[in-house]
Amino acid sequence: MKEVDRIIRNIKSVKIQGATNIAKAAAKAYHLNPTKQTKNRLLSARPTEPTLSNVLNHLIERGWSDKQVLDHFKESQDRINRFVFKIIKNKSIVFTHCHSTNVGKSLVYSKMQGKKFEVFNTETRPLLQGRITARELSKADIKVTTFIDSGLHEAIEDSDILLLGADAILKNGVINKIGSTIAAEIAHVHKIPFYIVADSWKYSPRNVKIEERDFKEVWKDAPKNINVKNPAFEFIPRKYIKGVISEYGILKYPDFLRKVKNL
Ligand code: RUB
Repeated sequence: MKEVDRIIRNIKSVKIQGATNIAKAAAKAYHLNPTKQTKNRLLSARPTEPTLSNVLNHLIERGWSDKQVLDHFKESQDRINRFVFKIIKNKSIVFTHCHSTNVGKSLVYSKMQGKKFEVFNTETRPLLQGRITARELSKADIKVTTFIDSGLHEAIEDSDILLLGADAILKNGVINKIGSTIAAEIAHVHKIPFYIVADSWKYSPRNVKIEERDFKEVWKDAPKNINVKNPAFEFIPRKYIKGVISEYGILKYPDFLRKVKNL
């Protein structure tokens, strides 16, 4: 099963990245080799990803086909796009961090529908996924200004709205790329509205372990006596989040939770 091995390798190495892309790739891998072993290998490839386990749950427990799963992501994204279009004001500056499919696609849609705005974003060390975002948006003719991560304050104080993706939506807050919590705190200080843009399948009723990645991503030849930390994600308390924009609309945090729990 070379293709399955390749997908799992690419998920582990972050060649396939972002919760949605990981989940879609996992659906493909499981479809190619629907065994317990594939399921377990996929689940351990990126432990901070409830979308991945929700996809496997739909395929295995609920008997969905991989096409149904892909249709879910497409329909959700279409709805998210329309809600994001509504919330962005003309001539505004939108701040985002890392690379989120849910955020990126909704910005491209808003631009295509004639909304006028520009984007500030951050590089997102160590793997620089912010550049993927910058490239995608600029290809769609959106004006993008990229800041180094330490320029977060500079970038956010001049922004009108923050739109970040999510890896996991939990009871008390969201897990997203490292750097997201400081972004949320800066937005809070400057009273800039901060929204999470995410498919509802990111919801997890259970706590999610934060992934600690190889220190070599940060400093390949670090001297042996220096301890290099590389947590890939962090927790954003829900008090900073003005709303969650999902396929169910633009909802306040408790309303989003009520909606997903009832499903
Ligand atoms: C990506 C990241 C994204 C979320 C949302 O981290 O933190 O904000 O995954 O993704 P990494 P999406 O690059 O380490 O996977 O909106 O694409 O589902």
